Amino acid sequence: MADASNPAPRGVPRTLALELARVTERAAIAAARLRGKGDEKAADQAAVDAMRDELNALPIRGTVVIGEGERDQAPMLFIGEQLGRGDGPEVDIAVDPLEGTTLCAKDMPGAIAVMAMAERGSLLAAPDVYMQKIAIGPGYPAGLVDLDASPTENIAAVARAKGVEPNQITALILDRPRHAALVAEVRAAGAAVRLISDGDIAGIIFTASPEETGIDLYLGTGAAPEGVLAAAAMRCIGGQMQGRLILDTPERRRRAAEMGIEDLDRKYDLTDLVSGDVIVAATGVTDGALLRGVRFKPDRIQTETLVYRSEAGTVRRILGEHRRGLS
Ligand code: VTB
Ligand code: MG
Ligand code: MG
Repeated sequence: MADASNPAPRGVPRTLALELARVTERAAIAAARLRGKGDEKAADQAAVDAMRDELNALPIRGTVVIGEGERDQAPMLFIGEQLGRGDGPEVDIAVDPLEGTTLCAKDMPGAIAVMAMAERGSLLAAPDVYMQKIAIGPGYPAGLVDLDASPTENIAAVARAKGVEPNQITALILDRPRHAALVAEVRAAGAAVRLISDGDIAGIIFTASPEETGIDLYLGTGAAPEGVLAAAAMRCIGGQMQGRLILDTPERRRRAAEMGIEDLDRKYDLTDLVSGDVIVAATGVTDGALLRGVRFKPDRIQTETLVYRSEAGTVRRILGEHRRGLS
């Protein structure tokens, strides 16, 4: 136990990186058993249960900061829930046990199990509202894009910095009616739009490797919890991101205030979203551009996992083979 002469270390011990991979592997396998069954809730619940069991076996004193909702609406992994054996470092936990429940239920590309573990107090405790987001990969001058600039200006800035014309730029946007004007403006600016039906954590991560993904920037509005998880990954990979909560009803403003948010219009930079040492793990559930999905073989289960760590800036891709406890 921590005491004055032997204070608990700050940060997240790097040995937990492999433990996080085990957590998301187990959640992904549980969800993948329900792939293509058309039952989003069942797949989500299976991932939640698996993730919670694994997290409770870890030597941490964890608090869920980004979770499945409030205690009354989410029986497990609710915001404020204490996790872990209670004998290790104090950490904050952000989870999306099944990011892309619809993708999983329809067996479409891009469902993942994802979580982040950070130094206590360093993750934005975002309410489950929408967040306006913008992201670009590493290697650009600081402040190149901005939520308060127009999409046209942001595209021109990215094109200029890359030394190309706007027609060489591709923006990734969630395919939603609310984005009709945004999509039209991006196209009018000369850029191409890649639309995704779900999964903007991976969408933001795609901006970090434009030569592989073809994506130069992410624009638009998705969920705030996913924004914090994406920011955690971007802290590790590099790149730039901004987010702003959309608090457009009295109820949402009340929720934000309850969670300690004072400036309701605040524009958060990457280091405001995730301010301290963080580890992120994500395992593919369905096949996708970021990760391969779970493969069930007669004698083993195969998984693919990414583990990101901010302190060292490491990204590891782990192929897992699971031979016991396959039932
Ligand atoms: C967003 C996005 C997620 O679901 O939450 C989206 O951030 C839901 O948006 O990545 P709508 O309410 O417009 O459907 C995901 O795509 C998957 O959780
Ligand atoms: Mg979820
Ligand atoms: Mg999600």
